[in-house]
Amino acid sequence: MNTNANGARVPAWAAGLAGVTAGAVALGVAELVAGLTTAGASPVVAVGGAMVDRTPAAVKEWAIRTFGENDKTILVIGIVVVAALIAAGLGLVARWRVGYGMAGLAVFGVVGIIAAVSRPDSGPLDFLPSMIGAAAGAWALVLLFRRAEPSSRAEPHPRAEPSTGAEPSTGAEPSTGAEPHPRGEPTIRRAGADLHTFDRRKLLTGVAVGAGVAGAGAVTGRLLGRRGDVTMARRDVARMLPRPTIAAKPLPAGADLHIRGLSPFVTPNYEFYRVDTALVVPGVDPRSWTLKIHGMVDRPVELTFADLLRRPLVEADVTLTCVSNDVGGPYVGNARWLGARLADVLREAGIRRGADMLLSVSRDGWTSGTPVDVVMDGREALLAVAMNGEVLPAAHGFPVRQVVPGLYGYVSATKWVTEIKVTRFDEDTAYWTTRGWSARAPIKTESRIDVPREGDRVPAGRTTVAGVAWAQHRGVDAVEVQVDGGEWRRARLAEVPGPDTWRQWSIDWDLAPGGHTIAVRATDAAGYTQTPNVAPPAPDGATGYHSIMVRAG
Ligand SMILES: Nc1nc2c(c(=O)[nH]1)N[C@H]1C(S)=C(S)[C@@H](COP(=O)(O)O)O[C@H]1N2
Ligand SMILES: [Mo]
Repeated sequence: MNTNANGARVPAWAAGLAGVTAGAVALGVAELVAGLTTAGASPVVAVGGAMVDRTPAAVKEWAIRTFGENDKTILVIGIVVVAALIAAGLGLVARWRVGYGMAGLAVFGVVGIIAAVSRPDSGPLDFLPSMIGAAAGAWALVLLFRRAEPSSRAEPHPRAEPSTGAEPSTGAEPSTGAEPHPRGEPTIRRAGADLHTFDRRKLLTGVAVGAGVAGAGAVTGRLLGRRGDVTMARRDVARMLPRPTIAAKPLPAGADLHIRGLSPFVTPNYEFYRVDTALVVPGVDPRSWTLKIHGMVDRPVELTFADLLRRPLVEADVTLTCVSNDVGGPYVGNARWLGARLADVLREAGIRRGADMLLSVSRDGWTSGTPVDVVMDGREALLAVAMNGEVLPAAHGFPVRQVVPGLYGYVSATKWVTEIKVTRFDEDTAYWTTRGWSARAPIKTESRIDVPREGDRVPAGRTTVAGVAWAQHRGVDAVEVQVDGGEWRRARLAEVPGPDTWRQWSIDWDLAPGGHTIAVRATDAAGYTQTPNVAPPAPDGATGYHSIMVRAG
């Protein structure tokens, strides 16, 4: 191995470039290995996932709020940029001794391995991508440095002339037959001159090859990883999905006021908000999917997907809400779900006395704790297989997710659900509750103005103010609107199919020319009027009135 005792012959930029290339080779090869073994264990995904799980809740909150649905892309880009900077640093270190750079790559391999095997959904081969990737990167680093200083590989090299410098003479005579390079041109070395020269062209061709290997590895790995793609599986399920045993009544004609800019009553699947901790959407094959129900039950059950589809399937209109939704925020959506009744399945398993929590587990290890009494009280808590007449989209939990009206998503709406442990709140905790969020989290009564939007200019005179309000499983009874701190006026309410969905509202208001503040508040069917007290989302949901400023005229 080259030990570059004189250091710094390769210019810094070239060393950095070699480092970045070696790092890219490491990640590209790791992606390839990940694709060949199990999708999802690539170092970037594993490290990203570990970061997601270890990020303080407040930072995650901030990320969701700042980057919205792009938060994961930003995280992945961030990891790749940081990895590139570190790799460039390792290249510089390798200028001293290639072994140091290799050691650095090995450390990153170990970090990747730890992140991969500590994933809750890790498989037995998940250490492979990082290990082989790091080895490939180290090898690439050595090769690149050899190319950059071609003569260094010939060391120890016969000296054509006895050295007169500080270096001890080997005393060898030129070109005896025993030499490693009998036909090589003898290296003529002047006293004190450096044997090694920097070969820019050889380095750059090496970098190009390395970049090619990295790119090909990453692309091939990703393509192979598509085995986790559920497009075909969803198509198959679409063909076998039975009709609802208990169909929902058609939506009342007056459920949607069809006001421009107002959220439609039914949120289309492609517009439905998505919140989860999964960097890569878990690809769950319905043919091998099962749901295990165990813990404090008389008869543990394991349902296959076919078992689930044989059960009576119920349709229900339910609005989901995320606890992280700020007042006026976008993390709320309404859909018509189709699924088996969770309460019936649990009744068959036989819930033991004393159990008060359902700890549901996702394929990717995420967990949620749902109160037993809520699920058993007669509301349409579902193991859902379809959303708005379509097979559950992969990002929304294919093949099966929970939907429980009235509870924030983190305590109820487990996507890619594979297991339900019947247990007790004082014995088990779920993903977000270990991070400071409340164990029990009923959805708070809230309302939002959709039109006009914050900062809009509207014509002076009559303008339509409209939005949505929700208080799932209690139902919205009244919505009031206030302009510039004046009297509250009742808005007109749209019809609703039941208490589990949001409710559209609208009111026409004469606005004098100038700036105005418009606020809204809802009252639920339990008689509770939304509090004006402003609270952040943590630990159990934001409160306060949504208000906007507009200019009329
Ligand atoms: N497996 C899994 N399920 C999950 C989550 C998650 O991170 N992982 N997030 C929950 C949260 S916080 C919410 S608000 C809802 C959002 O469901 P949606 O993405 O289908 O809108 O899913 C819930 N189910
Ligand atoms: Mo959420």
